[in-house]
Amino acid sequence: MEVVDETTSTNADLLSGKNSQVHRSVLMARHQTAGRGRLNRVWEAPPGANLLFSILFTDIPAVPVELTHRVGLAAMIASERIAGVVARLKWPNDLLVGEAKLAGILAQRSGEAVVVGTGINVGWAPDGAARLGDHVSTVEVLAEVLRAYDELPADIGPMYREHLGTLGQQVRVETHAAEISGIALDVSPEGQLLVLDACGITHRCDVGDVVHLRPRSGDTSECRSDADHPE
Ligand code: BT5
Repeated sequence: MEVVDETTSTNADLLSGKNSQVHRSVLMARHQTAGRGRLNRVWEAPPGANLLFSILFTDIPAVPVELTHRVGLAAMIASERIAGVVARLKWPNDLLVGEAKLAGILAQRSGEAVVVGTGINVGWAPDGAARLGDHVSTVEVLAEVLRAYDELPADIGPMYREHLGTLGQQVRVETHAAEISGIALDVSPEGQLLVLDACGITHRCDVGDVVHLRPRSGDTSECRSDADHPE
């Protein structure tokens, strides 16, 4: 495990191979000058305020997204243990308190390695987002994330579903190709979100941004059949 004061992005560093490439190498930065979200979005955090770290995995499970789910669950457990903040997961891999984002996870692959980067808001959060609190140590949160990771069961499927707040909700999934509205029914063993639309078609979503919608009586959403993987 390495802690640096400043870097561009802990994900970029571990992917570049300039740091340790040993399975489960951890890199934490007190500040990122080019922190990234998914789709090249920006991950914001003022110097020293939040927990920013990435883990490199070289032993990749058959379904690589399991690594992301494990890190998300470990971050959720650590947030409650260290700061008493109860969060839940939002598909594919955010941590929410209510509907406010507490943490985001970005998984990237390079050859034989998968890098899972996590940003947890500790001392600072942008407007509308959640944080753990002022007197919480980022290093202690990281230590607890790693401990919680080790304590996860071999089969995390049931635990992931139990804490996935997206399930059972009326959602809109936005992908580059389509927008799917419906009820989030389940997550497939491969990590796809199964969404039942108003026409009774179940869509399998590999990627996308989810908007949690309030269930409405007499929902008038149109039937959509332009999703990537209708079943
Ligand atoms: C994510 O992307 O949520 C993944 C964030 C991963 C960040 C970690 S930090 C360590 C490692 N190194 C990196 O460079 N990245 C990883 P996404 O779902 O695309 O969400 C990004 C969006 O969240 C942005 O477009 C903003 O709207 C919002 N956002 C940015 N900073 C935030 C923050 N600190 N808290 C809550 N929301 C934020």
